[in-house]
Amino acid sequence: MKIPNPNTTKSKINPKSQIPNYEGVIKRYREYLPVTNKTPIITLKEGNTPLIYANYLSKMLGKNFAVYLKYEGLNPTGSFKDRGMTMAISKACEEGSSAVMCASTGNTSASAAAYAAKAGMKCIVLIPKGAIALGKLSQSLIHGAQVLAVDGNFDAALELVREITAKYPITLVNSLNPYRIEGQKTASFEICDTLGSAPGFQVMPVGNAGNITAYWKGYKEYKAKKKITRLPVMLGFQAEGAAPIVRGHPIKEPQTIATAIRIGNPASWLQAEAARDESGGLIDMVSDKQILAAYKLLASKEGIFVEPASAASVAGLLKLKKENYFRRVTKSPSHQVTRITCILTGHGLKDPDRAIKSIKEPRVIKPNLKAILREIGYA
Ligand code: AN7
Repeated sequence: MKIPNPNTTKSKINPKSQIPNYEGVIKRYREYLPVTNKTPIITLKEGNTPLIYANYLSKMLGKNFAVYLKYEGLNPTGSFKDRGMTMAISKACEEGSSAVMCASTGNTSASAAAYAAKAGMKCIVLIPKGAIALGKLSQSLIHGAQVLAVDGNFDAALELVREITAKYPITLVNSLNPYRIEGQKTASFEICDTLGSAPGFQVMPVGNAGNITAYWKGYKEYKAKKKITRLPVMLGFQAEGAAPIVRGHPIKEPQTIATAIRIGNPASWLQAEAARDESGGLIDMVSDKQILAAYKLLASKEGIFVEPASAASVAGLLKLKKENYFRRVTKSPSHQVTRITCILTGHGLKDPDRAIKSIKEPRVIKPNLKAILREIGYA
């Protein structure tokens, strides 16, 4: 396949979006966030992640479509959660809290543990036993959080965390904490600042539904401040075995290989539906098979390694493309390029087991020049 010239108008991004002396999302977007001079800013310089033009996917989508990948896996702890955690931990500090707690499918706990370590706070984490990826578990452990594996799923763990944090002086740092949403909305600001306007469509995974809530809030605020003139259509994707919003009822025993979004009763359910309905978008589902196909495509064709949950966005993009959705729905004149952003929420190294399971293990070979040359087709 011919690689398009990166300097064509289709792939161009706003050069002014490069920021020297970057200090994290709170400093960059301070005027949009509930912070004051008294707020101690706990940051690991999260945010400012690349928006990468996707050659292969753009070509797949066809003429007049440009696909961009927001690589949130490049945040300090490897997922988008850091944007919300810098806010939640900074505000917890400001309020004099000395302990934070969350339930997590892995990334929230990794982020909470890192930011709590930086702030010198105690961090307590409930994870569903045996159901979080190895990289994420290693993070919360090494950052010194107290990690408890609950013999139950994420939804049960979250329920317990809600109860405990309501009764004891421990700050809840799941996305029910409104500061989490405030921090996470900065990703939509970055996209608009980079593209010079909002994308036509945004595709993203949906688990506990905090992130779709945050993005939509961010886009609406940017429009209200006249930084953008129109809003994107929001397209959320759940995993087929964990698709409560699509099916219209909680799922008691959610199942999917995308462990990050193995959630049966999302906390921000109604807000996710509002984002869908207000934007004229949809929340749909993709199978594990579709997720794995997108996961491999991103790695092998775009050079981007994500965790399976993140690939749900691209799996959704490809599903809708197959249904001819984008051509049916796009209102812009046919000579205009419609931009689609896919949110890649977490890094592939979070879940290395899945990568190795998805591909053949390397062949073992004798340390012999001839044998190797034969193997690689040079002899
Ligand atoms: C990589 O870490 O819920 O819809 O406890 O880790 O805002 O929940 C993670 C969620 C997408 C879904 N992609 O975002 C947790 C947790 C990745 C994630 C989601 C998650 P939300």
